[in-house]
Amino acid sequence: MRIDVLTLFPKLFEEPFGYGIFKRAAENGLVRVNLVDIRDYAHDKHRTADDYPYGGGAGMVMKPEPLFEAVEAVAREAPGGRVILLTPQGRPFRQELAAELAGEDHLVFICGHYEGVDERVREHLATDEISIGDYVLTGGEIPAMVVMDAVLRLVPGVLGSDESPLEESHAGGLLEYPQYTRPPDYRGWKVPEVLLSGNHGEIAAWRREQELKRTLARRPDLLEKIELGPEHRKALDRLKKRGPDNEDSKDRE
Ligand code: J9Q
Repeated sequence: MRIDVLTLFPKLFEEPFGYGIFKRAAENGLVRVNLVDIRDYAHDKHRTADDYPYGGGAGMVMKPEPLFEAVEAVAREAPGGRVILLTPQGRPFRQELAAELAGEDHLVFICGHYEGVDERVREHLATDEISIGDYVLTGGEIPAMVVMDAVLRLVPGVLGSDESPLEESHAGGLLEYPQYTRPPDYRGWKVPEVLLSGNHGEIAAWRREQELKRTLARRPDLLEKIELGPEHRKALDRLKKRGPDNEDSKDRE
């Protein structure tokens, strides 16, 4: 997969993608991340990328010319990629969209800044608009990194065989069960007995119950979106009969 990132701050991407699985993926030729400085496509000696909004108002707007010309330069090297604008107005980013993008050969991310980008970029340049959530940020760089992280780890070969993407939170649509490692007693807080039992059937049942309990307490919306398997169905019925348990809902509204 090729990824082009159009940004005013290309250096921001060097550190996070220079380590671990991303570094290995690049070395193995599974992914190429090409950082494009939007200012390289500005038209003036000051490398201006923004301007005042027509109609007045606070803040600046990103000019269309550098963005169009940067995407066109990328497309001359590698045509046909999805052109993704990160914006709070975009399609909510979830695991299913990550999986969809992981099937593409080429993604181009446009990281907007200031108060926004000229509307013609949305209308005539972007093929996709993505939001990572409802909060105000300074720019699209961190959202682009979030999307890249979620997508790249789904590209075949990027994760090692013991880091299978299937087992993890959200892949199955439920929150993860609690994890423990040594020591078995830390400051008097004990690892649940069942995990030390070596009884794999009981451990699997405990984990199923824990992930359902957590999801019910913290993210009941997730339970409505998914089709539970027969084991999870039965475990959820049992849980609901037993009634609520507040342990998992602390610190939540
Ligand atoms: C560019 N807040 O926010 C949520 N998803 C994307 C964004 C965003 C932002 C500001 C600029 C993207």
